[in-house]
Amino acid sequence: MSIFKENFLWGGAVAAHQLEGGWREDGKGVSVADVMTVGANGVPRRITNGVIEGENYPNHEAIDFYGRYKDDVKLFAELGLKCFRTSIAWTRIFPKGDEKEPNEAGLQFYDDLFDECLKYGIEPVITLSHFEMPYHLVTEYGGWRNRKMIDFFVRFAEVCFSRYKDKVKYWMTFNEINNQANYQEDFSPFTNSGLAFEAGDDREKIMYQAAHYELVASAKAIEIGHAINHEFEIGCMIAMCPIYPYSCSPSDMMTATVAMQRRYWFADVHCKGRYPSHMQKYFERKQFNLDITVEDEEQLTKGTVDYIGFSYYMSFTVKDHGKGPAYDYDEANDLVKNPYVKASDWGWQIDPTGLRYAMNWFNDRYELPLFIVENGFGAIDEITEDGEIHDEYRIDYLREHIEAMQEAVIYDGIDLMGYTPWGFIDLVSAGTGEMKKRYGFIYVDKDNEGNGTLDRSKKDSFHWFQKVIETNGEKL
Ligand code: BGP
Repeated sequence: MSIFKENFLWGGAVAAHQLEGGWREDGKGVSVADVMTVGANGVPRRITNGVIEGENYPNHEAIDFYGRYKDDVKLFAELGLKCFRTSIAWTRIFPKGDEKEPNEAGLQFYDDLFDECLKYGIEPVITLSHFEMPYHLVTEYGGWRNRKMIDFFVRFAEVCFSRYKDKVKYWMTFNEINNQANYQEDFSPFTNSGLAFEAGDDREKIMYQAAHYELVASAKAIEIGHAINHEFEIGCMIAMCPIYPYSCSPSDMMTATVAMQRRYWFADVHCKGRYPSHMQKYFERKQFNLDITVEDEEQLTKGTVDYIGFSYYMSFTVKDHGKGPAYDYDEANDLVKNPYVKASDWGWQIDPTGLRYAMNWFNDRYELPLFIVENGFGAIDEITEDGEIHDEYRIDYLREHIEAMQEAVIYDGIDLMGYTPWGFIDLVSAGTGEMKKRYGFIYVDKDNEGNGTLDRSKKDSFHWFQKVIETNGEKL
């Protein structure tokens, strides 16, 4: 008998804006991802004011999945995927975001895509908002700092739930909703919540307000989704990087505890339908006076999630920097290198045991099924003399993480629904906009400058993962 369930959801994960391209096809509107330039060699991506000629916007073409999805899905079927996690580009359905009626051509594209998947027995797993909200909602309303976003998002969600109710069972509302806890960075909160910060903004307060509206919108969408089809399984999506204390000093331990609270309270609201006491105290202490109404609080209790979807790439480590009894988490200063683990070329700490720790952390608190919807190794792949890509470093990374998942099932009794490695077909990196940061089992011929044939080919990891799925994780 295998360790994973019989119907374990082996799959692969992507996001619409990172692979589709076709950014103006069939009435699609401009999304926040469409106004982001490429970054590289430590230069961050920039967000331009509208689309400017001459700039390199990698998401405009991406890997042209929009034009090639039939051939690609065929390849996914050959890989043996049981499920395919992607997102619905909000701007294909509501090009500007505030229209009353959806764009039929956009809806039809996803009908066709889901039919194509189902034809091969591949179950679509859908994220509603994955870093790609309509840019018009940002320029016109200020993104999620505005309560009006709740209605716009809920309308979008309702249209998708109704249209695809017989084709899609597994949903997630917001990708990595807690990433906006990095409000110091311009880039990350922008993609999550459409917040374009201006000088003088109290970024932290605006971030908490935006997150609150997103959480209310998520709860409302979940309530509506369950009414449309009670068999829907609707989850949250948390970016999980467990935070360890640097030492066994009690103050490092408290720093790590508070850091975990500040990054993961989002999961409390999604799973329990209420804010944890430490966040209520924090809002009071900071005198944020957020717009949180009694109706909002009721709504949160009515739209809790069915499962916890999460991404896991790495762990973090923190050290106390003498902040006194509040131990307020300050990512810029508190994070330190963990001497016990190695890191990728992009400095991401590689820590398979951290995955098992994270699974236990979620399980202890919420006792909900877990779905690992992203995990993977971003690396520069070299085509060797034989014309192949021998990516044993990627295979090693994934093998060790699957072993950690097995331990979590065997020893900790975790209810694990599935595993969808990130970017299993090479695509545009969200963080840097690069093509050369690759996660795929399927190679796509395209470079950072946008040159290449876009041809697809199989890396060694393709054949390896095919076996893993075939044997339900027995042969690693
Ligand atoms: C997650 C995002 C993905 C994805 C992945 C890898 O944060 O949900 O969209 O891109 O990380 O990150 P990157 O592309 O920056 O390597």
